[in-house]
Amino acid sequence: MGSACTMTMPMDHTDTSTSCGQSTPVTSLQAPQTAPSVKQFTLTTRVVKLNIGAGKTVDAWTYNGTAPGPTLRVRQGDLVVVKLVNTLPEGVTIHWHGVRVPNVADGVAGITQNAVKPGQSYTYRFLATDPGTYWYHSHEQSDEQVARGLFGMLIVDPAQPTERDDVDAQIILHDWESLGGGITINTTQQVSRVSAQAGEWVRLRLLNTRNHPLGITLVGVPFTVSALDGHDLNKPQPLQKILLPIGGGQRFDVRFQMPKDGMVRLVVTDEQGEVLQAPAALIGPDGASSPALPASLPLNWFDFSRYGEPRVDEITPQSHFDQQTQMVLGRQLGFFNGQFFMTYTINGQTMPHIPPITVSPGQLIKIRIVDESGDPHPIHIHGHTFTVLSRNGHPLTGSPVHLDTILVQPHESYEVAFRADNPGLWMDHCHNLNHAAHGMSMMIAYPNISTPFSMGSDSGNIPE
Ligand SMILES: [Cu+2]
Repeated sequence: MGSACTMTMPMDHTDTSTSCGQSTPVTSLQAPQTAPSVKQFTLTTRVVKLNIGAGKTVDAWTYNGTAPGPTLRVRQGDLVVVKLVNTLPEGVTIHWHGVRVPNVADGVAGITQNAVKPGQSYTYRFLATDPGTYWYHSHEQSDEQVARGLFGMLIVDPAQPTERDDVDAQIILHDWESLGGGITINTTQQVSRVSAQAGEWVRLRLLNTRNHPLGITLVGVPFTVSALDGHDLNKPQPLQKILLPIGGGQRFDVRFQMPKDGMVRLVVTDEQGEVLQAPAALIGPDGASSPALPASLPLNWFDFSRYGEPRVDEITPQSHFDQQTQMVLGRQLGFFNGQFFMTYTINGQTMPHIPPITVSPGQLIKIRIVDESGDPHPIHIHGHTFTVLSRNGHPLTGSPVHLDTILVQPHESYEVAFRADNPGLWMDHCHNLNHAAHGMSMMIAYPNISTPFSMGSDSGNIPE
């Protein structure tokens, strides 16, 4: 820990601005005012009766009247400017999941801004430095607000495209259970269709917004996992009969070439690999018939730790680490916010009592994440991309893997590392948002950064 004036934890319902005169407020950690290319968007929240198929309608909270919200598509290097206008009855924000934004654009109510109150607006500004598949969602009461529909996809196209994609489609899996619906792909809990012709190259951008992992596979074609959390893998091999485990918040880009005839079927399973009858997606020419759902599906789960081919990478297990720390994930019955709950813990404690990981600019930080809880946890670090060093003690043998969210299964351990190159106050939490709301959330803090915002029901800022 640094000196006494470095930071006060902003989660204890008290005023959190530090009295240290030399601290840097999060509000000063901003993107440049202008850039050669600027892309502007407005996202207006509103309540919409949303038809999700099979005769089901849900009262969704939306950005611009749809859930998923509009897909925002920009090019690497663009300055992205998004005005959020809130017409809902509660405060909201936008968090840019996986994007290395300047701290003030991170969208965490009570840390980087106040929740945007009904009738108010707020403008986010960040440079799109890394190409890939990202997403955005509210980080005010996120467990409730994401479930209600406040999310969408953000795609950053590379400045210089390297692969040919004739078809580029999003497959966003969302769970409307809390509103009485089922799981949807994009806008329907039935069958989504993606139009593609024989021989065309198809990229599917998979995103799971749920509080549970899902399995996904493709029937009728070999496919590659081209990118994880937006970051390309090196020389990915074709896969068949493999289930991709996608944790909440994670993105997988898969690619394949359409077969000469017929269609490709995207099959969704639960976290145990049991096939869900719905939703599903069919990719192929309009009107073609679909391959039958196979009687049994592959039981092999995809393992990124031995996929693709090695390549020189900035951070490796041999790097010199300035700091090594652990996050031991646990679960216990306990009091949380004055009520008796199943709580989800990090190092035996719940938010706001978990000491932050304090990092200094330039440091290389290694974190060992161990799951002793019995549940899977997709752990998400804000503002940084981390390199996965090892799984269960074994260094990766394939492509380097760079993530912002890592799915840690019961009894698994991973070592991850990141360069502390983005000063601010950043969350580090489980993206099963109900787990984050019940304790599994902590901070990564740079020294001498202060926030004028505070959390708790008095302030109206409740990020989880
Ligand atoms: Cu969790």
